Amino acid sequence: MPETIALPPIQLETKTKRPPLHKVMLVNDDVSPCAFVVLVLKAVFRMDEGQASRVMMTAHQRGACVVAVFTQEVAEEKATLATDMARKRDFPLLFTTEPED
Ligand code: NFA
Repeated sequence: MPETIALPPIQLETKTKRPPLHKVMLVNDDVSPCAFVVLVLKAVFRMDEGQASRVMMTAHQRGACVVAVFTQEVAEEKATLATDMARKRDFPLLFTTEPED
């Protein structure tokens, strides 16, 4: 009867790397109406009224707020989409992206 020999586990160099994440930031301004900011957060970032209101108020009080983190491509798409919604209404509302620390 051949013996079964247990081999030590080998860690192959095939670990899946997670892509670096980028933050979408909401920047405060003095013009964009609070209700419009909440509407954009709900539409683009799929937030409910409570989440959107808290993010809007945080940016209003502190100057900016992290909205969410995504891959760079998705973060840039969503920031552009949200900013474009505001431009169509002539509001200066701005969403930016930056690499997560
Ligand atoms: N500061 C804006 C106002 O008082 C509201 C606002 C919040 C704008 C967050 C942009 C970002 N109407």
